[in-house]
Amino acid sequence: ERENAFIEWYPRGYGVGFKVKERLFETQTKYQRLELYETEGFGKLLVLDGTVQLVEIGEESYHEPLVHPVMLAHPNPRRVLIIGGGDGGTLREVLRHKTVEKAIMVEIDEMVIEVSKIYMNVARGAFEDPRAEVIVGDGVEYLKNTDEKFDVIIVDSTDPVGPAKMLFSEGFFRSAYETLNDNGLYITQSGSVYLFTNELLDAYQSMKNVFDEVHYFSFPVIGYASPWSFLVGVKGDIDFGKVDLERAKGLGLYYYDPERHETLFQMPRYVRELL
Ligand code: AG3
Repeated sequence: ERENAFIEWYPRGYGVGFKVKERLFETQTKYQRLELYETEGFGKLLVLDGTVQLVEIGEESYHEPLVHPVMLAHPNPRRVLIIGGGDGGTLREVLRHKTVEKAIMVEIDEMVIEVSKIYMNVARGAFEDPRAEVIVGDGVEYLKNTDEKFDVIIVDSTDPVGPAKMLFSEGFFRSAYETLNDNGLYITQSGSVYLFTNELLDAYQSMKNVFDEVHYFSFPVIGYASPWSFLVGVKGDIDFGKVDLERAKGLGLYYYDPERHETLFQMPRYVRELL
């Protein structure tokens, strides 16, 4: 039975696993080890450096809370920057907002984009949307050098350990802050609440040093060691506690419930007290 399963091992021997029918693809890219499986009950499974990125059936449980709370809290998000997110799921959700005029995605690993395009249909046309621009490059460098400004910046990266560690540094948060318009929102996934608590606390403290206000929330994500955490940085005057329910209506959301926006902020008591 064990050979027919993929298990992601978290610290302390905590595992999240899927029964798999076959391994469809495996390669070492320039940046990471990429694997793709066909699972028994959740469609295809994309794995980077041994960590689950998504399962086709259920990926919205990650992409919806990553994208829509900030997009609906911002009064008029027109220009959006995505760092990472090579599979296209984040871009897809961003482009569902009619206010968006331009969405730039900066993904370091072209192979993730290519394999996702060939084997999965997570993007569902997002890459072909005229409002979308895909840049293959380093998000850290991009933020340091760009003259463009954005209303919303979304970081859809791998974990705050390893190659993506830089994306959780104070320097990176500072360049993101500079790249936001006067009123802007920043969001990053920030790891498993129970198993990456220290990484979450570190990122929260660094963001506090940079943004005008910082919020945390959690969501149960299919395929990850849930609850999963997210950190939101506010620049200027935006109330992240309130979302535009009118705009939310047209989105047909499945997991994130804007009418119960306040339930996002649930956090185990001991973690809240550490934050
Ligand atoms: N981005 C990866 C989130 C982190 C998952 N971590 C883990 N399983 N240890 C998701 C990519 C989907 N667009």
